[in-house]
Amino acid sequence: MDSAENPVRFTGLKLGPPKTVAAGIPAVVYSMRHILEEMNVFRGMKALMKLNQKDGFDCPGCAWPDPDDERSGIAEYCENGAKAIAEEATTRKLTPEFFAQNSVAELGLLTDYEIGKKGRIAQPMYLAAGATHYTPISWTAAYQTIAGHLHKLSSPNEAIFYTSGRTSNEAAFLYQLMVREYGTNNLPDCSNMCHESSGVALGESLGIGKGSVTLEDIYEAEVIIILGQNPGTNHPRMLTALQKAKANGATIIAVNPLPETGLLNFLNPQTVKGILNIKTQLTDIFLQVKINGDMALLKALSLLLLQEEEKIPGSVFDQDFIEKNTIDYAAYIQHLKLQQLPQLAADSGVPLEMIQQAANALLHKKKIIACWAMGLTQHKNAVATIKEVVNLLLLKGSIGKPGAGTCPVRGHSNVQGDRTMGIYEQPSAGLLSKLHAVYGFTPPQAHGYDVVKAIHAMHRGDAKVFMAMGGNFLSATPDTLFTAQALRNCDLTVHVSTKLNRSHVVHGKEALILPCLGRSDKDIQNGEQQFVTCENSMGVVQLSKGNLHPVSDQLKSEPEIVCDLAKALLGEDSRVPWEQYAQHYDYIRNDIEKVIPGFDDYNKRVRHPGGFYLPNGARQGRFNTNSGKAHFHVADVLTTPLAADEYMMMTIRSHDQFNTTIYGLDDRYRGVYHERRVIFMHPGDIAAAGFHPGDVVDLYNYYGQTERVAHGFIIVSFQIPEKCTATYFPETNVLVPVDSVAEKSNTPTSKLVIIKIKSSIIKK
Ligand SMILES: Nc1nc2c(c(=O)[nH]1)N[C@H]1C(S)=C(S)[C@@H](COP(=O)(O)OP(=O)(O)OC[C@H]3O[C@@H](n4cnc5c(=O)[nH]c(N)nc54)[C@H](O)[C@@H]3O)O[C@H]1N2
Ligand SMILES: Nc1nc2c(c(=O)[nH]1)N[C@H]1C(S)=C(S)[C@@H](COP(=O)(O)OP(=O)(O)OC[C@H]3O[C@@H](n4cnc5c(=O)[nH]c(N)nc54)[C@H](O)[C@@H]3O)O[C@H]1N2
Ligand SMILES: [Mo]
Repeated sequence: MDSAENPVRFTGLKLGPPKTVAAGIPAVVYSMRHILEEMNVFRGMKALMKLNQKDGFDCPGCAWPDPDDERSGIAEYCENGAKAIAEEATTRKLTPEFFAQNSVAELGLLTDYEIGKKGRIAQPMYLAAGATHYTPISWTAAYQTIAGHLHKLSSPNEAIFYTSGRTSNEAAFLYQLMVREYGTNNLPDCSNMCHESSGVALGESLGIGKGSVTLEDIYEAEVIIILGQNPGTNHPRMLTALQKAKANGATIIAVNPLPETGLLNFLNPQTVKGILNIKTQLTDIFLQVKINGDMALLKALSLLLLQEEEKIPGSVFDQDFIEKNTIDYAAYIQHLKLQQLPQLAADSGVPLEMIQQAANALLHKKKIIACWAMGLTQHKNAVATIKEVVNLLLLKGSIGKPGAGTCPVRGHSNVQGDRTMGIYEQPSAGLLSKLHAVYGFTPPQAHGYDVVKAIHAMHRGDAKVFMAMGGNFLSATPDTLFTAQALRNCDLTVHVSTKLNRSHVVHGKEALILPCLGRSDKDIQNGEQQFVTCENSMGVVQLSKGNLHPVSDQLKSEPEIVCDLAKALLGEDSRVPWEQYAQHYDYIRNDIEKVIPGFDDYNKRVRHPGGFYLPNGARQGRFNTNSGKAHFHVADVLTTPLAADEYMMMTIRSHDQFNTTIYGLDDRYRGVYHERRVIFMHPGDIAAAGFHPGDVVDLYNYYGQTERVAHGFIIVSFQIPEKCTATYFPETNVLVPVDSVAEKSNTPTSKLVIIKIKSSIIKK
C-alpha cells in the first residue's frame, strides 16, 4: 500500500444508537478527557481559561464568531474547541531521536490518528535527497536551502505557496507579500477546497464573497435554514446561537441527507437548564434531501411561494425590495414557472408535503437567514445552488436588513482573514496596484494556480518547489495517489507546521519541516509579547494572544519565519522592511492598513475588546456587483444518473476530527465508536446488493476511465437516503477524482463521488 494512503487497520467497530441530543455534560467530560491525555491539568486550564476570551486567543477550531456582548467567563468554547487545544498544546514533542529512530517509510505506515498523537514538531528537520530519515537542520541553513532552490527555478511560477486557514492576518499578509515580490501569484489555499463556491456565488449575486449576517441577526431571525452543515460537530458554538434564536421564536429548517444530532436537540452545558438536562429542540422541519438534492428543493420552495404570491401580489414577495435592488427577477420567475413540482420533489428526495410545510413557514416571514457549509459547496453545481439560495432570500427581501441574510459558515478559524489579506491566486487589480503604490515593486499580474491547478502543474513537472504555510496538502486534496505523485515530482517540499502529518512523509526529492508556534503559544519578539489578529466567519477582526509556554525554544512564529525566509530569498534588493516587521507586529499592521481596505486605525481598533467589524456592502443593502444591484440567477437542476450498482458517496467529518487531524476514533453523535473505516448505507441498499451490515467492502470510482480504489470499509446501516452513502474524509480522498470539480470555483466535488461497492478481500 502506498504511504500516501491511510493503511487499512481495523480498530474494532462498536455501534450504539445515534444520539438524539448534542452537547450537555458528556461533551464537557469528553473535552476534559482529551485535554488530560495531552498535558497536565494546570496547562490545560490555563489554555481553556483564555480560549475565545477578549484578551485571550482565538480558538484554532472553527471560524464561528464570539458573542459581541457578554462572554461566559470560564467557558466560551465547545467540546471540539477543547480537543483542538488538546491537540495543539500537547506537551509531547518529536525530538531528533524520534526522527533518527523512525524512517520516513516507517512513519508512512502509521494511520493519521497515530501520526497526530506523536506530538509537536520541536526543531527544523531536513530530508536530504535519497535519505531515509529526517535530520535536524539549523533555521539559517533551512532558509538557505529554500532560497537556493527558488533561485534555481527558470521562473517564479515554477513554485507553489499553499496556505491553510489557521495562519494569522499578519503572517498571511507577509506571506503573500514575499511571494508576490518574489514574482508569482501561485497562492492556492484551503479555501479552494472549502467555501470557494460560496465566494464565487455571493460575489456574482451580491457583490461580496462573504456572508452578510452578524450574530445579532441570528438571534433576531424569524426563520433559519441550515443546509449541508453539521454544526453539532463542526461549529458547536453555533448551537448556542440557534438556541437563542429559538427562544426568540425562530423556526429552524434543516436540509441534510443525515439527521445530524446537533441539528435536532441541544443541551447547553453552559446554562443551568443544560446541566439539569432540559434540552432545546432546535430543528422544527427536517428535510432529508438526497445528496445534491438542494437545488431542486430550493426551486420547489420558491415555486410554492410564487403560487401564493400570484394569488395576492405583494403578500409573499418583497416587491418593493425586488424592484429597487435586483435585476433579472422576470427571467427567474419565467424559469420557475417552467418547473414541475412533482419532478422537483422527486429530484430533491423530499416528499412534496414536507416541502409545502417548509414553504408555509417562510410564507409571511421577512427575516430569513440561510446558513450553509460543505454540503452545498463541494458539488459540481455548487455555485449555482448557492445562487439559488440567494434567489430565495431576494424574493423575500431577506438581505441587508436585521435578522436576515446569508451565512456561509466558514471552516478554518482564519480562512476568511487569509483571503482578505491577499492569499488568493486571482488577486484583484486593486490589491496589486496598492502593493505597488505602498512598496514600489511591480507584483506579477498573471493569475496563479489554485489547489487543483497546482496539483496538475506539479504532476506535469511544471512546478518544482512546493511550500505550505500550515495544512496537510496531501491528505486534504483529492485523488490522493495522483497528488502524491505530484508532490514526489517536486525538487523540494517545505512545510511550516505544528504537528507531523502525512504530507511530511510524501515528499519531494528534498524536504523540510519548519516548526512554528500555534495559537495557544506565547509569542515573544524582541522581549515583548506579541499578538496576532484573525477574522471570523462574520467579518469581525479580533486579536489573539497565546498564553502557554512553547514546548521547544526552537519554535518560531509564522510572521518571523516569513520575514527570515524573505530576507534569505529577496536579499538587499527587497523593498519591504522585513527586519522591522519581525521586531514588532504593530509595524505589520500599520502597513496592512495602507494596503487592505477596511483596516483604518488597525492597531488601535483591534485593541478594543471584541475587535471591529469589516465593512460589508450586502449587510447594508449595497450591492457591489457590475450592475450595482443584486442578481437573480437561472440554472437548471442537475441530476446524477446512476447505474444499478452505482451509489453517490459524500465524504464527511466524524465528531472526533479536525479535517485531517484525527482526535479520536469515535463519531459519538452518529453512534459509531472506535472505527473510522466505515461506510454508511441505507438498509434497503445493503439488502438489495446482497450485503449485510458489518461486511467489509472495497470502494471503486471510475471517473475518466481511471480506476480508483479504497480498500477495507465496514458497512454500517444508517438512516440515509437510498443510493446515498457516506464515508469519512480523508480516508476516501483516494476516490475523489482530481478533475471532478465545481463549475466556476474549481472546488473538488468531495460531497458527490460516484462509487461501486464490492466485497473486500480484506478481512476484519
Ligand atoms: N470539530 C471540527 N470542526 C470543524 C472541522 C472539523 O473537521 N472538525 N472542520 C472545519 C472546516 S475547515 C470546515 S469547512 C467546516 C465543515 O463543516 P461541515 O460542512 O458541517 O462539515 P462536513 O462534515 O463536511 O459536513 C457536511 C454536512 O453536509 C451534509 N451534506 C453532504 N452532502 C450534502 C448535500 O448534497 N446536501 C445537503 N443539504 N447536505 C449535504 C452532511 O450530511 C454533513 O452534515 O467545519 C470546520 N470546523
Ligand atoms: N474528501 C474531502 N476532502 C476535503 C474536505 C472534505 O469535506 N472532504 N474538506 C476540505 C476542506 S473544507 C478543507 S478546509 C481542507 C483542509 O485542508 P488543510 O487546511 O490543508 O488541512 P488541515 O487538516 O486543516 O491541516 C492540518 C495541519 O495543519 C498544521 N497546523 C495546525 N495548526 C497550525 C498553525 O497554527 N500553523 C501552521 N503553520 N500549521 C498548523 C498541522 O501540522 C496539521 O497537521 O480539506 C479539504 N478536503
Ligand atoms: Mo474548510
